[in-house]
Parts: sequence; structure tokens; C-alpha cells
Amino acid sequence: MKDKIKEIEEQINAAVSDIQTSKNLMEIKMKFLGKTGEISALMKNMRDVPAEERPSLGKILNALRQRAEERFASLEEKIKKAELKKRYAEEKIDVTLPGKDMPDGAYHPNTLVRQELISIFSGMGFEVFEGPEIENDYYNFTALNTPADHPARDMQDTFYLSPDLLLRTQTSAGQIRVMENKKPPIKILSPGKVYRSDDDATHSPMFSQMEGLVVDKGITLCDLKGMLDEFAKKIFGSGVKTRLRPSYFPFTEPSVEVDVSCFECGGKGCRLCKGTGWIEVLGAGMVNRRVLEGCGIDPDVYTGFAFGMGIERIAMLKYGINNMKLLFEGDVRFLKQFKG
Ligand code: 2NM
Repeated sequence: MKDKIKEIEEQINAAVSDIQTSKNLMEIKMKFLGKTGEISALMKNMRDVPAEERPSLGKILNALRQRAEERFASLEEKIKKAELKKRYAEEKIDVTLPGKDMPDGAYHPNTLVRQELISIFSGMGFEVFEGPEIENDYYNFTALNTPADHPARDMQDTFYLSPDLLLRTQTSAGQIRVMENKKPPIKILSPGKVYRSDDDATHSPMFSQMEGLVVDKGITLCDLKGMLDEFAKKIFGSGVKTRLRPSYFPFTEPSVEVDVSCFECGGKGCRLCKGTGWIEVLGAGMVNRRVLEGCGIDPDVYTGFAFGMGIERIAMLKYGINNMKLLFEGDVRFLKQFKG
């Protein structure tokens, strides 16, 4: 037994000098001091030792255990300190280093124009309403007085998802839902993406629209003209005038095309206005009584005006962009020029 104790003490001494990490230390510590460790085993063997030898052997054994515990404890402290020091050294950051340059982003011209339009019309009391991009035939066409044989319904112009479902060709589809569900007065602005099977320098199969709708008792074309004058001055500058030309949309009667006097040349004629002094910016009109009726609004009591414009077109005019493709390509060299 005494030999065994001595042997274990030597084993501990040998093991301790090899220990490098705290994980290693725990393993060795368990091997000797754990419940099923070497010293516990010796303690158990005490039962087989003759009674007269037990007290002295017990003392030696207890002393061994105490020495072992102390050695492990002091070693543990040393290793933990060393490990912490190493970790601090590894994780050290130099807070005096200069920061990494994070160049400012820029808003897309569409975003800038959309935000500006929303701000101008909000100031006039319009509320923003966004409808779904996938519509059915009824909301996109029938409710907007676009009969089945109207050219706007051609497969050529509209992306169909099924015989009844399609990608909306105008945001007014969503405005029908508002007229169905809310009694006048109605004053809403509908920004959003629309889809048409068109693709050239001034047309894209997906583009963004902003449509406005006002319905109440006694709304006239004069209200429309007055509001458009105000709008044109805010977005193109206080010097511009507007003019209305007769046009046609199935959902408005009468329908108009709205021009603003050229903000580039003041109306004398230049490249931007192609020498005419005027620039076409939007379409509008008085909401067709059949559209109101279809939504459950009595056209003998209420009237309304509506207007719609292409956001890309306004952005191109405002920023002098000559090709619509630039607005869809996402070229950073182009986009970073538009700091809001
Ligand atoms: C335009 C031109 C003229 C329009 C009509 C409606 C509605 F829902 F009231 F019928 N919303 N927007 C409208 C009228 C849109 O875009 C060129």
C-alpha cells in the first residue's frame, strides 16, 4: 500500500510537468482525484488494510490527496492566467486605426421622383393607396370601361397569367377597389409597378406609374386644371404653365393630355421640347360615369377627376436622361450621380 501511494505520487509529479492546457489539466485531475480516480481507489482499498495500520496509512493517504489538490489548484491558476493573457493578445483590436471608408449610397432616380410626387400630393391631401400587381380582368379592364374588343386588351399589350389573371397594365385597377369600398370624398394616390408588352428606348415591359383620383360632389375639370398647375410648378419650377389637349381614355370622359411649358427653354423651343415649347407629362380626365356607376357611386350625385403619369418619364425629363434603359440596368456609375 505504501509503495502504491508513492507510485501514485510519482505519477502525479510526472503528469503535472506535462500539462499545457486547462482541458488537459481537468483530465489529469479527474484521473487522480475524481470519484473513480486512483486516490479514491486507494481509499476504498483501506478496508482490506489491517486495523492497526489504518490510522497511519490514512494519514499518509490524506496528505497525498491534499498535496495533489494543492498542486492541481496552483497549476490551474497558472494555466488560466496564461490562457487569458494569450486570448487578450489574440483578440486585441487597435481602436486608433482609421475606419474603413463606406461610400454613401444614392437613391435611384425613380425613388427620388416617387418620393417627390408623394410629398407634393400628400401636401394637397392625397392618401397613398397601393393595390396588387396581379389583377383580374374585371379590375384591370371591365371596371375601367375597357370593353372586350378594346385594343388595350390585346395579348400584344398585356401579360396574362391565366385567362382571367394578368399583370396590371395600370395602377387604376387598384383604385376601383377603393371606390367599391369607400364612400366619397375619395382622394387617393396610387404609385406602383405596371406591366405592358412594350420594349424600346422610351418603353419598358415593366415601368412605374403614379395615378391620382379625386371623387366628391361638385368636382369639375376646372379643379383638375387648377391642381395640375400647382403640381407642375412644384415639380418643374414656378415658371411653368400647363395646357390641356383633348385625348381619349376609356375610363375618363372627357379625357385630356397634359403638357407643361418647357422648363429648359421657357417655351421658346429647344431640343428637350423638340422645338414646340411644350412637353407632354401626363394623361387625365373626368372619371367616366360608367366607371363610377360600376363601383356603386351615383354619377348624378358625385363626379371625379383622375390622372396618371409614368415615373420613369418624369425622371427622364427632370434629370435629362435620354434612354429609359439606364433606369433599369442598375449601372452604379450611372446611379451614383443621383445624390438625394
Ligand atoms: C390616366 C389617365 C386618365 C385614371 C382613371 C382612374 C379611375 F380609377 F378613376 F378610373 N384612375 N386613373 C386615369 C385617367 C389614368 O393615366 C394616364
